[in-house]
Amino acid sequence: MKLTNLIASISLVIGSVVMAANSAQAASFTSNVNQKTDSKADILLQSITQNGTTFNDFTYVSEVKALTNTARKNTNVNSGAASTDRGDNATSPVTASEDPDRNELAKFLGNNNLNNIVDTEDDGTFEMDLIFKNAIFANLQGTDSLFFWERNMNSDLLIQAFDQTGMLIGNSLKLLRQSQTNAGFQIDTTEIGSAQKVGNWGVKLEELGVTSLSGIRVISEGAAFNGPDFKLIARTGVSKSVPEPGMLLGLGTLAGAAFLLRRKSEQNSAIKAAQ
Ligand SMILES: [Ca+2]
Ligand SMILES: [Ca+2]
Ligand SMILES: [Ca+2]
Ligand SMILES: [Ca+2]
Repeated sequence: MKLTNLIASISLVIGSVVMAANSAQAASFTSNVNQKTDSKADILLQSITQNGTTFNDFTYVSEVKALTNTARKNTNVNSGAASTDRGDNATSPVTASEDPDRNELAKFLGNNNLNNIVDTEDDGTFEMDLIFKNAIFANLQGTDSLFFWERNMNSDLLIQAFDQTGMLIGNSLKLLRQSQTNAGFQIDTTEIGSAQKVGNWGVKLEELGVTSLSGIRVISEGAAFNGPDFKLIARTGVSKSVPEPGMLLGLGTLAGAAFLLRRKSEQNSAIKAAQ
């Protein structure tokens, strides 16, 4: 048995899996929701379709930590920064607030209602650490892991992953308004007078330079960001239909063994033919 052949076969199998993952473009995704016709009502995310894969292994924001948020002045309705907002006739877990605390923000982000959002005033700044209920892992289907929606497709958002200790990891990533794709529905919330189109960003863990994360820090740096009005839902990435990394190595070893067996039988045939 030649070890080099075995290693080459394993590398080939692993290589093609890695290539398949990398070749999946930062494609847009389809939000499969209960309804798209009433921009003021609940718009409930049921699943997402991306790269021909439909999934609903979602996890939600369960806690907001390390919140800094420009204070609101009672004299100016457009002062402050992050607030909680909902569709004019949509339900919400708690009453929407122009000056929400961490718990209220977590409640508005922590469900599948895309008409429960964080609305940000144009000039204000915020920074908050959003902890997910479950840890997020990359998935081998090559789909994105983080899904953002942004009302009116006109704002930016800066994000970075953190681990279970709350330590920032990987690299920060600025999500730009011009890289949003149209989500295909509109929302009309209590803070605006008519329906606005919703855009979305999908983000892979590799874009953040990590292979897993426990939460995401989101930042709006003020006027240049134009007050992001957003919702964030994550995919856990743990799926029974997807082989574990350990199993992949097993498959690679199997492929390598099959390759060696085939070679050996070819050699035997050649020896027989020569006899
Ligand atoms: Ca507001
Ligand atoms: Ca916006
Ligand atoms: Ca409205
Ligand atoms: Ca805004």
